[in-house]
Amino acid sequence: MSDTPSGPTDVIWRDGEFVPWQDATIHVMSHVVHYGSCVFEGLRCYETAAGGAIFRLREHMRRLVDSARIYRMPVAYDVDAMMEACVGTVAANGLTSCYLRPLLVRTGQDMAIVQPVNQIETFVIAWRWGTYLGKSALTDGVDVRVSSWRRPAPDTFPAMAKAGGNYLNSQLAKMEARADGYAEGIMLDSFGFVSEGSGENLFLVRDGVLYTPTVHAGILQGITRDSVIRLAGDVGLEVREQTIPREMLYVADELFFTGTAAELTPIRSVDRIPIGTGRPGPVALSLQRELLGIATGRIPDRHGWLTAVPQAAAGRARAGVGHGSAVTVGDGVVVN
Ligand code: PPE
Repeated sequence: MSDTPSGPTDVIWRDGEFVPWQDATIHVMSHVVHYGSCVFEGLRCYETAAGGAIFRLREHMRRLVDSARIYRMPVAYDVDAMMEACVGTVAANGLTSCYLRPLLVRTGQDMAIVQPVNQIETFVIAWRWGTYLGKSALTDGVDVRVSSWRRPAPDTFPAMAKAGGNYLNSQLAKMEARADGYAEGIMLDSFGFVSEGSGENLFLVRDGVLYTPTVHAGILQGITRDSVIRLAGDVGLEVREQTIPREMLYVADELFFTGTAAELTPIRSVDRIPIGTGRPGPVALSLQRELLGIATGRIPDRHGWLTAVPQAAAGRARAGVGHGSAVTVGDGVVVN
């Protein structure tokens, strides 16, 4: 995959049908445009020797449905239906490796009032996307700062929900970091303890132990975070989910981000203080190798994290789209 998103793909799944990319539009009076009322997911499909495979599809779709529940959004498609829609979208676009963005938006138009009407539209979009935090981020690591913006307090915006509005907070941290020449910002929680990046969870290594902030530190409960915790367990690496004071960042032997977009990105400095040797460390690199090895099928999928995208279905669906007809998801698409 290229380093930057590659532009439009052929079709977008919209409430059970594929529509051409440019036709997946909503009205400017939609509730979501005014109030950020959407929930979404981000997941990746990796190219394996046997074709495309979506990483931890069921867990991502479960989190999507959970996010909708938190925001009182009725869901028209359950976890299995959304899984099928994702597989279908990859196949219909003839992709083997891509980023997937399932999205539930409030499109009701009730003349700009906060109380939403329950009109939800569901989309699944796929596009080609390489590394997130720069070309050499995975191998060389990134330079980050502690953000002057904090994650929301526990009783303000629910951090467990992956909702569009939460990302106004993320944007502030990200823009500040980029304006100051950093790849990313690490936010503290409302109590001043370490939380996460604008779109990534955070881990640190000290004396051979892996530390990561607890779920009550205003973090999104990342699926890559969960994967890394499990992979650490597989090799007997101790993991402590605990409260982390800011200064622990500076004295870490290693520091790294995890996330679907960021995958496993080593951090080489925080606030211009080098972390450890100032180069990606052995724990980060070996967990990265394992994570990406499983995702790309080079290492056996011992945890059952991959959902294959059938190649034959890709060809059929693509042919259908080429003839201008909408392709209904489920036609020849197998979800494991
Ligand atoms: N925290 C936040 C705030 C977050 O947005 C993400 C994902 C994570 C942690 C890691 O979660 P997971 O992907 O389940 O391991 N961020 C998504 C969107 C990034 C973006 O810039 O957009 C992603 O990585 O797809």
